[in-house]
Amino acid sequence: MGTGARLECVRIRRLRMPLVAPFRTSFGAVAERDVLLLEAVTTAGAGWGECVALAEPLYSAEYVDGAEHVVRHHLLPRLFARPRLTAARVAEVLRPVAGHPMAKAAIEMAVLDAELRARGESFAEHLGAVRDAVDCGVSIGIHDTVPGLLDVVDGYLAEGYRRVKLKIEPGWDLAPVAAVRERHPDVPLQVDANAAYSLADAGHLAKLDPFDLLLIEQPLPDDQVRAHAELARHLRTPVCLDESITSARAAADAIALGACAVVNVKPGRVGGYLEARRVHDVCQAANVPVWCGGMLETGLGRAGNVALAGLPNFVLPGDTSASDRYYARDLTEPFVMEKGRLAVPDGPGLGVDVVPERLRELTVRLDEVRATH
Ligand code: OSB
Ligand code: MG
Repeated sequence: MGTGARLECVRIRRLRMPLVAPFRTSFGAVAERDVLLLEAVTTAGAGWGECVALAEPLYSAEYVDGAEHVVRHHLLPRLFARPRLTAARVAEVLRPVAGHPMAKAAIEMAVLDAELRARGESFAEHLGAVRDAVDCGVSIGIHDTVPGLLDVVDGYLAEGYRRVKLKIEPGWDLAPVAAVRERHPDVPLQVDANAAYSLADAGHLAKLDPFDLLLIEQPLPDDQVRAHAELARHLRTPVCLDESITSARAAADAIALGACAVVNVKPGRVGGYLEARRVHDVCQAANVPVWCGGMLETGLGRAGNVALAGLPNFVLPGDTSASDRYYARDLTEPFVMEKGRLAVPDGPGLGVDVVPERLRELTVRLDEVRATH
């Protein structure tokens, strides 16, 4: 609605969603998602928001219990106070609250979904997507053995994934990358360190150069942007940032410093889909390609991510995998890959709906928070 709607109530749910297999990274292993799901009820209609914060503050400072607390006690009261709220205004209304981008992204997503459903406009249209399907990559966790990893890689390639990303850490880097590259000489391949290295590892990381990787994602800690620029001068492999890119401004700064040649865009990390679009725009203007990251989302977050990945500068396959890579039973009808691609939803709002009985099965807690006007 151009004029906005009043936010009347938000249903806060917690869902327990077991992953098909544990996902191991340098910061720890995730076996099950503890999802914070928001349903925003406005005078114009209702919409869904998914919070991507993990159960523990390991990927970033946010964690799901903290995100729920911030939503309830710090974000919703500010939004309830607005007689005419638009999704475009949510970020500025929430600006006095420092940090908590994933919590903010979840409520903005719910308000945006409500607004777009009411207007009959899809996320893809609203964000500016130019594709009706997107190329899928798959992010593969750390494994105990190289042969075990190779079996998993073979399985995903047989399913049609167009790009493989291997999680790495000290002690699990050169050997798995060499083995996957030897077995699949032409597969588009990249690695993600989740900040597990230091600048002193530059010489070691340069040994990845011969494997013709698309990129190395976030080798160093989040706040070491200048060190990433220094590292990039030692590597042929392009450096991509994930954790360090917390806003469009941060993206512009990192690019100006020469800290990244590629950017991973995650709506939760930057405070929402609208800021994610601005990250895309800043990178596009600087000729820096982007791709859509993932946080093991349910079908709701996946729908938004696939729409975002339809924007023109999303030129690399994303961590937008099919539902069955994550969940035996998703919250929505599953996203199914066809020839290594997922279709961009074109219905109103997110363009997907929760399956009511799934929602019931997966919900472990439900609270309704109402505006008190
Ligand atoms: O660093 O990209 C990451 C999952 C959870 C937290 C951080 C990351 C990831 C992934 C998986 O790599 C992406 C996905 O398939 O959703
Ligand atoms: Mg990453």
